[in-house]
Amino acid sequence: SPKKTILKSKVTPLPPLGMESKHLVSDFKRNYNYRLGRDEQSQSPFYAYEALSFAVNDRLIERWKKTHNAYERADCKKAYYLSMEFLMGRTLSNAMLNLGVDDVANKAMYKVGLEMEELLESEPDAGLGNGGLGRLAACFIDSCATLRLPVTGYGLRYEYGMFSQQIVNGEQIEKPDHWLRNGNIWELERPEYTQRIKFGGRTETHTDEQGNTCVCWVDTHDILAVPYDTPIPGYRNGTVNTLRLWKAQATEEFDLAEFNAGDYAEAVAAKNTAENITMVLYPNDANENGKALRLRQQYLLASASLQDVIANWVSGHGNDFSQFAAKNCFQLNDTHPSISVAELMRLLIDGQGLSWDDAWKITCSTMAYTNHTLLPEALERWSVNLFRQLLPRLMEIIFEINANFLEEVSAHWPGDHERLARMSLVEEGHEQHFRMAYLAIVGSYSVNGVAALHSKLLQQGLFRDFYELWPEKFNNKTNGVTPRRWLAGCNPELASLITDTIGDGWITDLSLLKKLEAFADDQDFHKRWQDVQQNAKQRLVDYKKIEHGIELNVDALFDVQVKRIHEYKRQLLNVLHVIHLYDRIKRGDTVNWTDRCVLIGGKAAPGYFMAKRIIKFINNVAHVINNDPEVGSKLKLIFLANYRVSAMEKICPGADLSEQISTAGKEASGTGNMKFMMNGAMTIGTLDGANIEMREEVGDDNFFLFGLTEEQVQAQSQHYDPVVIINQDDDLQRVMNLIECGHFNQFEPGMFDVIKDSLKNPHDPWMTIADFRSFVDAQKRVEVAYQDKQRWTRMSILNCAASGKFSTDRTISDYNNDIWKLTPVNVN
Ligand code: B1N
Repeated sequence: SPKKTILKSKVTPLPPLGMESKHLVSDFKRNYNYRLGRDEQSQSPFYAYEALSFAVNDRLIERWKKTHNAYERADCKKAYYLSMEFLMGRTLSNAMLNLGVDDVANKAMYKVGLEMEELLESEPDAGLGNGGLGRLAACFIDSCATLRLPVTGYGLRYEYGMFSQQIVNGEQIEKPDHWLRNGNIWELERPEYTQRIKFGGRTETHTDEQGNTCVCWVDTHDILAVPYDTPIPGYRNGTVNTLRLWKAQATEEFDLAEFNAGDYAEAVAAKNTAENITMVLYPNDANENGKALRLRQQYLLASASLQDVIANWVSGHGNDFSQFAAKNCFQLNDTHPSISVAELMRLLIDGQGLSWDDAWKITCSTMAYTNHTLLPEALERWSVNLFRQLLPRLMEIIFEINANFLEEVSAHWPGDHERLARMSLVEEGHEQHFRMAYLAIVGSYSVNGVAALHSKLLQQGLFRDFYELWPEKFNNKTNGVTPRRWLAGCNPELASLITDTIGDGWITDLSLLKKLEAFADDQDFHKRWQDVQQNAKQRLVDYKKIEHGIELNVDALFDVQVKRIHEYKRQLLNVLHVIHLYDRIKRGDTVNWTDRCVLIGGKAAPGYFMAKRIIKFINNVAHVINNDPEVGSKLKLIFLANYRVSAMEKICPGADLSEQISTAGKEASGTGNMKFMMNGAMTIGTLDGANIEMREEVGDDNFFLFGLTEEQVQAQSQHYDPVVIINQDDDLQRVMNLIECGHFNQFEPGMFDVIKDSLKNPHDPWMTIADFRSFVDAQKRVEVAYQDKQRWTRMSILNCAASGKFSTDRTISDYNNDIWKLTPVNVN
């Protein structure tokens, strides 16, 4: 037989890092000319992007294999981050930064006469997520690699990511995001790790000779899950972890059986149905969703990922699962992958022959669940009937988990039937539903919220009964963002000022930003800080000019709110303030005026009527204000179309003021708030989510607080009367009059009735009107501070200096110390 070693020995290793400048140019050229087969005639920034990416990817792959081998050798415990979303954004510039070849590559591209900026801009965003939850997963895996932790991300390889948003006549139009159209150089297909996923069919119970019963799930319609791996580099530490995304594929039998039956067209259609499972990301952020296709997606993720881990385990340990829980743990990113609890039971019992009790012990010592929202409309409940059709074996297992669990509840609270009904995994009613959050809690050893307030509210409210039963399971893990992408990468000028001042240790230990406090009153430092901020604003102005043809005034206060459009996030409160400023200008009330440019951006879920109407409202108000010569540069309102990760990288360095104005108690954490703070923006915000902890870190003097507290929201919602509040506030009355008299919809009668009605509704859960006065007052304090350049600069420095806690390196260390307990592995 041929010598297998030849393959290995023929490969010349790449030169070590730091010596690659020359090679990078030659690798780039080789890729351009041979791998891509291009020449001067076919020049385009995209091909240059691809050629450079191949060169960078080769360097990643080398370290990727080393990392894999180091993990094998260490035989270490591993964690798996299961998530339906990984909102990665662009890869190339982050990979170069983390590898430490960014400077070298810049020089290399300069040498061959290419504009790096243009080349980077030609990379499409990997938009496989909706918003905060998906971007958090992306920041987490960056931090895991940087902290040398053996963590694999598992998700789905959607053919279509988050839709691209166009604004036509003020309204959102969704365009499909076929992000893979021009290929994806970063992914590596791994057909050898394909998994088989069952759907449909029925279960049969058999008894063997020993009298043991076993269940078979038969007559299923199987599909295949094929993994695609993307390398995830740590920051200059030689570690490269894996993001493994599954793609659905029809089985071969599928082809044979159906095609031979004669109905070719039907057969192709059926094949398509199978492959549709991973076709598109559901574009709903914290909104209800009961579609069968979504459940198929969730099960495909859970089953393929767990089978993958088990297959790997069996290849090393045979059918001995005694150490499985000591060596593996699964972090569930919300309830979306919570079917994993039942699927792990199935795989261990039906697949590996374990007893129920042994399988249950393993399951509840390997699963950990993170909750990301308290909003009732986002809590997942699946119809039991849908389960019966699609996943009959999993339905049985959940019923059995529930029976055992309810026994435990009865033993703990004998005779408390109400509690039993409240806590049951099965919600009774016209139709039965599984409560997926409860399944996740019962099957996990850890349950966490994503900011201190959020975790407290989970324990006192939504999950109170469970907290009373198992207080030790509950904990908080305040979110963060990765300082690589969100400071070093997106704001290189600020990053180098910081590094010049305090050294570069902050990139992997963000708490070191504290050292900037010593420069908060240093005049030279102020000057440099102001220059950097001004340049960032100018870049944002230029970018907007190119993308939207809008000319902004750099000296105006840049007041920014970018996030998904949702009623609880209260973009409407922001617009009410803008209309109030407009009204003041029209009344001539402009002494000591601060020019302001309000930027609002975000996508609405396509089926969320109110969110879409809010977008229309913002655009109409913008049209009136921006075209009024009397207003001029005093006030501008801009809707930023198609907000996404790569847009935020340009927006957050250039913001002066960050709007974090959700109704207290509704935003679980927020993470955009942290990106702005890290880049030196001031926050105007409510006591909600992680805002509370940001304010704690930076101090009350450096944070513009307003609005009701969560307790006050609770208390006042009983007797909330927005109409009375409006009648008592002249400014607010004028604002409402402008809306009601059709000032912003002169040719579209009735267009904003629903908005006016929701604001005036005594049952408005977001209580926008209640916070108007307090918000306007806080905005006045912002203007006073902004006019004092010295004071503003000081506050900006202090905000950046206090943002250290909000690195995902800290978050992930907390997950690891309290939940995963992995040992870092040195690759070099
Ligand atoms: O998760 C983020 C938090 O910072 C935000 O406050 C929170 O709103 C966000 C269903 C969600 N919660 N729930 C979702 C996303 C998609 C979906 O289909 C719910 N997203 C959040 C990170 O912790």
